[in-house]
Amino acid sequence: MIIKNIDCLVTCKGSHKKIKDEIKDAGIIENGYVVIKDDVIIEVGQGNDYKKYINDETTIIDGTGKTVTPGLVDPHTHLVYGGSRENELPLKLNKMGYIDILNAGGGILSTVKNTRKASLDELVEESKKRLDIMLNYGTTTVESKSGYGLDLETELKMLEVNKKLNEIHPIDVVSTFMVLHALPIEYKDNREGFLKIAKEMLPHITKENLAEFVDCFCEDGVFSVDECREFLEEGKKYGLIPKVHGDEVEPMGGAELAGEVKAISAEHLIAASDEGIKALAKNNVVAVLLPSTAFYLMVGSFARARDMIENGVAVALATDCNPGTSPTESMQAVMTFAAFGMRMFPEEIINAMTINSAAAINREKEIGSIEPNKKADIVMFNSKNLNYLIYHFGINAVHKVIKNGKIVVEN
Ligand code: IZC
Ligand code: ZN
Repeated sequence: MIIKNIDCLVTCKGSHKKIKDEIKDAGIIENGYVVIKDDVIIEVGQGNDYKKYINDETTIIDGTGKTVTPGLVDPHTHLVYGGSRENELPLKLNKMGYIDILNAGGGILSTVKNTRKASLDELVEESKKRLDIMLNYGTTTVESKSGYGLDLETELKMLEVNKKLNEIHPIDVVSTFMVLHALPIEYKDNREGFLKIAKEMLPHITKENLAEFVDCFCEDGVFSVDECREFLEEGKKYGLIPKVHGDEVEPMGGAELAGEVKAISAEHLIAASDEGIKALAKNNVVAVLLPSTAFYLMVGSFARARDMIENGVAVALATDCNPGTSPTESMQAVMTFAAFGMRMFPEEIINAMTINSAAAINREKEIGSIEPNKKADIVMFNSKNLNYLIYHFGINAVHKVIKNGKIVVEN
């Protein structure tokens, strides 16, 4: 397969996470081409040099008027859940806070109820619909967390759903075990008991190879820095790589904790402190920013992407797709909030949702850029240049999605 005459080929090349000046360079080639053999990219260039590859079996796609990027990598989602939470919308509009809704038994805990009730097949069916939307909006790899079970049976069920989705859907699904997401009602007066059973779940998860990462919600009113540290360190003993939901609402020291435990990523970070930002840079932790969540929380502020980039933090972007604080599958919506909420530039945004988001899930050697030997996961947008893609908002600009060398979306 050859994609030729591409007005704006955004390669994001270099199979490592981009910091400082590197994140400002998206490796753009004008009038570019990409040559794909089977499911791998074999050549990337400019002009007409692709012609030597043409034979009777070649599929040739015209890239005139298009912006072509690596398949988008969404490195933070709560994809698998039962029910929905639109009933919280009027509460939010009446200024009830996210953690207050949770402490009143709503929020995450209401999703826990619905997820425990749902069968594995029902969860597969509902989550598959969300994956279909993601693919149609340009996402080709997604991370998916457990954490709406809070008991062994349902946590295992959620991770089994991830496994099944990975098998049946074109999108690659990467699993994270996140039982420290909320204190379940049955342990309301027994935090220690819950932390103990959470740790005891680890061998059951790793025995079946059901997750690569372990995550926790480190937040005032949810789990403390000490509780999260202990759990993540235990997870490491079982070979799970730590991630931290940190400083989403209050500056709790979540970013500092991510640095301390050598997490692969720290996520949210709306309220991260200066010390937290320095800890991320120093310890090579990817900052996964979720500006659609910041918008939806209505807290009037976003993570300090500019300060992070200036301080040498590798910034990535994700949807946080979940039924409460970011009910969207669209990385294109995230582009809008990253630009207009955090003043990230188009080149930075694309690096942050391809190569840097691949690095947040340990996949930067296989995906996240358009260069030889990378997997042929590619998106074509109806957009004559990269600025135009971010500038024209609120629509689906996807023209085609190529996953593993095959056209899977044609709009
Ligand atoms: O269901 O509210 N922040 N967890 C931490 C979430 C958002 C998901 C939810
Ligand atoms: Zn989350």
